[in-house]
Amino acid sequence: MKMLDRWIEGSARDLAKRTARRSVLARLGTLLIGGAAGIPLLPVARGAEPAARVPAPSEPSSDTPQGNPSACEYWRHCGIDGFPCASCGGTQTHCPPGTELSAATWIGICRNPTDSRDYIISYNDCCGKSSCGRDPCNRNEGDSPMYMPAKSNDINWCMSSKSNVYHCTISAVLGQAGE
Ligand code: ABN
Repeated sequence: MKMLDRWIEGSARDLAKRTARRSVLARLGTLLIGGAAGIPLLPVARGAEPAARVPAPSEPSSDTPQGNPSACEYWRHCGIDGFPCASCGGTQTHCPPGTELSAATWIGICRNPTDSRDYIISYNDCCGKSSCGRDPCNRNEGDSPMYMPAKSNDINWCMSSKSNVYHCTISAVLGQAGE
């Protein structure tokens, strides 16, 4: 009888120990999942527009290709060679979330059809994600061959960034040309 008592007691203790451990783990899991769900997802947008020296000029109607930042005909794209970030989850001035603005850039000069003035456009690349691949645009106004790197748009400016993987290109207005 004693042996049976001991066996039952031992089994009960084992069961109690295992159950307690499981319930602690279960409670911990609930806490972690519940806690994570309670934290709101924050937007990740590391790209910042290069400091503009003038207020943004007026834009053509967004119903026209000249006013549509995803279109190759967009007025700021006169010197672009790449994928417009507006087609890749960003805008004409901001990198898509999860990518980083290149520090080095290629500069072009484009005429704004709304005021017929020329503006200096900075074509910074956004880096850190594989090539966007949407709406490729290669207009090249003012572009020079690659043996003059400072005047060539056919360069991966992500080489100046933490990641040299090119994703897309923004077209930020730096100022009016010839001021
Ligand atoms: N600046 C746009 C670009 C990126 C990679 C290769 C060529 C051109």
